[in-house]
Amino acid sequence: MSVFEGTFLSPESLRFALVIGRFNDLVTNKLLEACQDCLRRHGVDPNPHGNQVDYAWVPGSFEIPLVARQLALTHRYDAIICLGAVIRGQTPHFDYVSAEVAKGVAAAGFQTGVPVIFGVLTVDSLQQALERAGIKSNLGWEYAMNAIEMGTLMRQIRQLPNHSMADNQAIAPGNFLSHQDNTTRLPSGFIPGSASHDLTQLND
Ligand code: INI
Repeated sequence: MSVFEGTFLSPESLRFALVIGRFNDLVTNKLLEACQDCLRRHGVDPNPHGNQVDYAWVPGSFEIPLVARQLALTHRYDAIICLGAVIRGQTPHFDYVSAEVAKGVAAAGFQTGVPVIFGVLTVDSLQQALERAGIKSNLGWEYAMNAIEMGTLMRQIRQLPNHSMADNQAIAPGNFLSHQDNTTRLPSGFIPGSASHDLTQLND
């Protein structure tokens, strides 16, 4: 039997997308900085003009799941990192937004087979948010680590010989596909178990 674990050793061929909420951007920009710093120091080029990381800005955390799912469905990415900050105010808005973004991010990953990292702070005050975005620690760093770990782990799992090629989860990053609703068409000439299943080649 085997033990599967993500690695942090050679992420040069990985691709990521970041989905970032503009709401509370004092906080989300700080998360983003740490996320980029972690990626860079692990050998991933975070330059938006490079070929490893794409960025999508959304109005607020509520909009994150829709965009994360849509990006995941392209199967261009090894992982999607979602960054947001939901801060409890005097209205019930907090409860609606935080519940929807948590459910939506989980669903985006589950439905697409692409790791979608939940980098959305849900806190009681701006002070608490800033403590987690640079004052004490910066969770943006952890979210990038989670993305690298999950991206490399999923590559290993997809390479299992008996892995089902019949669902979205089997599609390698970089192997661009057309989508109709929730269904995924396998690319023409794609033969399960063949050399085209080599994910490192597919991703270049
Ligand atoms: N969006 C956030 O990201 N954080 C919040 O704290 C927040 N609050 O509290 O309102 C918030 N609201 C905006 C929401 O995410 C949507 O952008 C908006 O409702 C439009 O759909």
